[in-house]
Amino acid sequence: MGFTEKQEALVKESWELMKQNIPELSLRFFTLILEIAPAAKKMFSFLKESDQIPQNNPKLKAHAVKVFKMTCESGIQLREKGEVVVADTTFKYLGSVHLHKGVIDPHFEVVKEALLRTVEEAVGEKWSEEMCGAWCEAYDQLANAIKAEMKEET
Ligand code: HEM
Ligand code: ISQ
Repeated sequence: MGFTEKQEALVKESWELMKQNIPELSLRFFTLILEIAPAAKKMFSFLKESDQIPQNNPKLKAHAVKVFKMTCESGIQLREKGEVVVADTTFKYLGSVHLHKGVIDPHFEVVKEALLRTVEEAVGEKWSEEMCGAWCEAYDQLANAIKAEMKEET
C-alpha cells in the first residue's frame, strides 16, 4: 500500500509539534516501552547501573529522537519513492544492532504501541484515526525492513 500525500502531511504536522518538546517526549517514549515490557530493561545500556530510568541521559534522548525521526522520514520516503530508505545508517547495521541486543519480533509491537501513545499525548486534540494510521503505516514499513535484516543475519 502506498503512502498518501495526506498521510505524509499528518506525520509531518505531528512531528513539527513534537519537536517543541523533545526532552520530555523521548523520556516518555522510553518509559512507555518499559511500562509495556519491563523485561526489555536489560537490553538497554542506558540502564546498566540502575533500575531507575535516567532523567537526563543524552544517549537515551538521542536514540529516542532518532526513532521518531526515522519513522517520520520513513513516511516521507514511502510517499516519494514508494519504499523506505534510511539516511546516515543502513538497515544492515540496524538489523545487526537489534539482533545482537536480543530484540525479537514481538518487541516491535511494544515499541509501536509506545510510539503511537507518545505521539497521541504530544499532539493532544490534533490526534485522529487518520494520524494514527499514518504513523502506524510508516512505523510498520520501517520495522519490517529492520526485521528482514535481522532474519538475513540469522
Ligand atoms: C538501538 C532504532 C526497534 C531496542 C537503536 C538505535 C536506533 C534504533 C537508531 C541506535 C543504534 C546505534 O547507533 O547504536 C530503532 C527503530 C526501531 C527500533 C527505528 C523500529 C522501527 C526496537 C525494538 C527494540 C529496540 C523493537 C526492543 C525493545 C534497542 C536496543 C538498542 C537499540 C536495546 C541498543 C541501545 C543501547 O543500549 O545502546 N534502535 N529501534 N529497538 N534499539 Fe532500537
Ligand atoms: C532504541 N530503539 C527503539 C526505541 C528506543 C527508545 C528509546 C531509546 C532507544 C531506542
